[in-house]
Amino acid sequence: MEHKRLSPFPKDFLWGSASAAYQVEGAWDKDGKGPSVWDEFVRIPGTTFKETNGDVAVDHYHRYKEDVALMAEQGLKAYRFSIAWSRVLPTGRGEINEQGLQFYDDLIDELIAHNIKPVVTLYHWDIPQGLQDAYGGWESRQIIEDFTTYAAILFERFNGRVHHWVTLNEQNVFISHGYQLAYHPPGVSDEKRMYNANHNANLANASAINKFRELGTSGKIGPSFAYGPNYAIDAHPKNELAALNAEEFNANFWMDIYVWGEYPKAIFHWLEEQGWAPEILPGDTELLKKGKPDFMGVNYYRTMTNAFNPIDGVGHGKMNTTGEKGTSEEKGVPGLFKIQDNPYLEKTNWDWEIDPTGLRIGLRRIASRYRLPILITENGLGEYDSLTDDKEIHDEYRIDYLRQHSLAIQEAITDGVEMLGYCTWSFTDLLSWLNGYQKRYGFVYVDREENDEKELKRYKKDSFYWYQKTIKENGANL
Ligand code: BGP
Repeated sequence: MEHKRLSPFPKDFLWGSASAAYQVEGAWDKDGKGPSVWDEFVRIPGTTFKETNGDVAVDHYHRYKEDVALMAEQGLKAYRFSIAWSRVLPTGRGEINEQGLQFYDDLIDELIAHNIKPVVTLYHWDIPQGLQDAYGGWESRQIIEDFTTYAAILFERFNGRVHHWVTLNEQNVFISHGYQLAYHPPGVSDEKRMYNANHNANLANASAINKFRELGTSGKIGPSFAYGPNYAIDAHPKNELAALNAEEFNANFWMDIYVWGEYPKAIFHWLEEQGWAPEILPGDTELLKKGKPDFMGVNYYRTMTNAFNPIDGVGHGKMNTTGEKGTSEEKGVPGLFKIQDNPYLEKTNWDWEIDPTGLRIGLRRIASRYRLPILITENGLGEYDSLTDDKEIHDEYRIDYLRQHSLAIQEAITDGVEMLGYCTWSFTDLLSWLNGYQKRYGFVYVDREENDEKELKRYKKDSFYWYQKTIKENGANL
């Protein structure tokens, strides 16, 4: 729909930016921190781009004051970061490591002192290795209790200072990459195990939300979901059906559970046919239904365009983690859908479609289906950047990307979607899990390379100033 004029962004709209512990902190074994599964996984040759790891990352653990000062200079209203579970509880349960917890306490105080609202993610993929070793992490129901206990420590400690909480970051990604595609720890490729681990994660998510309410914690809580809306390649009914399959399989399968406590019917039935459906025990559905979030957190990067895929059709295909354009392989789920190039969309060097209208479409779908407010917890452009001799970074391509996506949010607001905020990915450059340090997302350039940390100096990119102005004007002149 076309609007004669766009509605303004709400006055208290959270113009923010985001990060995750493993990708920025470094200090992987400092001050009592225990190892997480990522600390171990990155040591296995061939798992990451050029064997990169987060041992030092961008050293945010030691430089958080400098980073927060830059956020304040930019005028950021919110900063989303995650807490490393194994800093707080080195083996995942038992004694609290006070020094680890204190780091986050100090970071939160530093943000508040600069008028920046902390948005705290409880879990961004770094489950303590101790829990993986003890009972297989997400594969055991014991994770429900342990995650809830860990979450409760954070709710109690930061209640009143933190008003936006994110439970699990991209459950759909860490579960599928960890248990089906074997790109992430624990590197398993087994659908039956994957859907079981996923069901446990659903229960843990709901249980943490229930705990949040029981404790009377102030503020709002919700998951962050990696949502790539699905299109059909054309109006052929078989392709339309493929797009419907993809939307139910890749999106509703998670979001329906978060909001309604029920899996979508056709996909659950299909999983039963394959022998992959998770076991639903008495009490599960009740727990899931009770743990309804206050908002849907959305990580949006791209859309997917789908076509019919026969039962003996294409399956998993390799991802482009090198930044050599056009190296992703075709992929799909046999019998459900396969992903096609969308002739209308440009792609990044990592083959991700650039589609601001897709963001508006996604926001509209969520708002209508779930009737929840939406917080964009991630969105941004991963690209090569270059530092000029004058120590400047002219990332007009990123400004263009962020401007178009901000405009799509404003259009969605005008359509009637309730939007809480926009946390771009990312504030500083950081480690991309599988793509090393060369795939940059930040407003702040960090001078390091894959295997050379240099001095980790920070430089403001042109996009830093663009966002500064946009925040100041509350998005009035996009
Ligand atoms: C999301 C993750 C982030 C971040 C981002 C960019 O899936 O939540 O942690 O990494 O994607 O992805 P990538 O680093 O693969 O380019």
